[in-house]
Amino acid sequence: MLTRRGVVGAAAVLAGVGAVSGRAQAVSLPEAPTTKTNTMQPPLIPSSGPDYQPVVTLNGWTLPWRMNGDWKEFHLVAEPVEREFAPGMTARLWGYNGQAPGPTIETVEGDKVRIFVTNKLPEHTTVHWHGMLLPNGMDGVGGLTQPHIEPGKTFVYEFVIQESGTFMYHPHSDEMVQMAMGMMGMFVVHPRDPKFRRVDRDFVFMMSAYAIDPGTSLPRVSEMTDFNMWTWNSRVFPGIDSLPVRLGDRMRVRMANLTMTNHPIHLHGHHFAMTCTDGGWVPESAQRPETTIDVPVGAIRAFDVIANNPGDWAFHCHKSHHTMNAMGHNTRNFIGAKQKALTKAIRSVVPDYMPMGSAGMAEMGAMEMPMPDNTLPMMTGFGQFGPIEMGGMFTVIKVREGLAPNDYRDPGPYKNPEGTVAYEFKGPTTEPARRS
Ligand SMILES: [Cu+2]
Repeated sequence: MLTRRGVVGAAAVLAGVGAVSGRAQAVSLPEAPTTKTNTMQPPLIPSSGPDYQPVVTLNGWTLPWRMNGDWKEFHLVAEPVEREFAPGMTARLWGYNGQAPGPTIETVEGDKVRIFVTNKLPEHTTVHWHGMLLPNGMDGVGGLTQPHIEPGKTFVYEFVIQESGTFMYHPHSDEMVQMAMGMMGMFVVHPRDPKFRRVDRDFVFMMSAYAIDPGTSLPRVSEMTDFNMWTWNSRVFPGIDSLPVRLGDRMRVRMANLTMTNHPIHLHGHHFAMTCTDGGWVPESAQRPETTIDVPVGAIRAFDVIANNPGDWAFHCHKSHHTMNAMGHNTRNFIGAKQKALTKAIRSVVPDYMPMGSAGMAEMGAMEMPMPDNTLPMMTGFGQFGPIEMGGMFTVIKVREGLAPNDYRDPGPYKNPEGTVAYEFKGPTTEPARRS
């Protein structure tokens, strides 16, 4: 028999469910902003609600939203897109709202969010909100927690954001193909307390890898290990934005990995601490000094650092093959080999034949060789002192005095103070004395 108390309790629970699902209000689709731009867009400064320092996405952008009552409404559109990896190479991918990866979604702890997902792909999809604590039916696993979203259909996800931190979104529907095609994006939740773990500059990017044969533009989606494009936000050096920081700023970088291998990400000139994962904030007592953070597959790592050392600091994956662009992996080691006689013989039948690598491969960094259409040199990019000989997952953190807050324009090369650059010894050189 229901007691009066029991009846009241049940009614309150029902009212609560109604308020959270809010289905009656989900009647009109919000606008789905779209962009083809591939340079870092200015941060979306919050104009209402709690104050926070918005993130910037390397070569990307944040998805605008609308308020509908107390619901924050977003509209993601899954669709085929074109993405330039760096000047000279464009890939045909799948993404969201005009770009791959999709726009970064930013919310605040406690927000009620409603995310409309429209499918303009040729096959079904879903969106999984990786790392977020939410009702099972909002988890986006096709077949398990919801029907797949068929082409042309729009689904609605509704949940209350329970925790601040760094998360991501990606399909859980033909997942191998859809992630290999570039479908993913960051989901950042700011703390409700504007002072909690606050930083002055907050950068985010996704790591993805592609196997795109030179001269083609579509990823080989069944490739498991032999990728030739290691990307940050589907860009490769020298196409990746630099990270400008004001000297003395507290800076955060949040990095998500949806490739098929781990990436040890290394920063020069500074010591930092890992402060956040996709499982939440790392307590201060558990932080330790690092210069490299390994980002496992299917995970997010964020570090905080005081940018107290002015200069142009390399920031890159420490797997040296991941800071290269398209290359064959069957190249033999010719270091020390005398190729002269062989070259002469080959040139008698192939006049343009060029021997490579008898002294290493550095010569490739400066060379402009004829290349197949739509690919990128293995090592490339120039700095103020010459070829940088990098590609892939490499960029530069530029620590400078006097940058304005929220100014993310590239400040150009660092002017090293006189007497602080490695220099050539011009005195007499002799053979070093060797122990006999
Ligand atoms: Cu790597």
